[in-house]
Amino acid sequence: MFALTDSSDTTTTPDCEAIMKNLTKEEDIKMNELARYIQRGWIYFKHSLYYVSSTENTWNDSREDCLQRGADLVIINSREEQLKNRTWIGLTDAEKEQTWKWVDGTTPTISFWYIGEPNNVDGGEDCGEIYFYKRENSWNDAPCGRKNVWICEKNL
Ligand SMILES: [Ca+2]
Ligand SMILES: [Ca+2]
Repeated sequence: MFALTDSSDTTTTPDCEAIMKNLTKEEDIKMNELARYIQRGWIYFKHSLYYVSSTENTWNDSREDCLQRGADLVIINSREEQLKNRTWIGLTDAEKEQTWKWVDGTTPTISFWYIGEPNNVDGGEDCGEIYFYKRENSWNDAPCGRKNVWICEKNL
């Protein structure tokens, strides 16, 4: 970007101003987007936006809601993201029993299963929820048709 078209012309300067203008524009768009989400009740925390639903729904309908908001069900990468009791998170073993995957297709690198979980009660628990958020190990596998609140996460 600093290439000079004519090396003999010392007055030619790189078009830094234009580059800066572009960067500022991109930042502006990002800040505007952030502001819009926060206005709609999203919470900004460590480079992600979170939306906690005020209603309850099945895991699939919860995920659909998140997707429609330009996000997805929360993927938990740290203890700090454990937020509320009986909340859907973006974790499922519906594809293959006992192979838990986040909604982005990744396998959990860290997990916080509650003692004895996941236990797939009656062969019908394929969706992940936060069961007791006050405990560090708070996850439970629950029937996907259960109605829970849910958390959407949008990475920035
Ligand atoms: Ca299961
Ligand atoms: Ca269970």
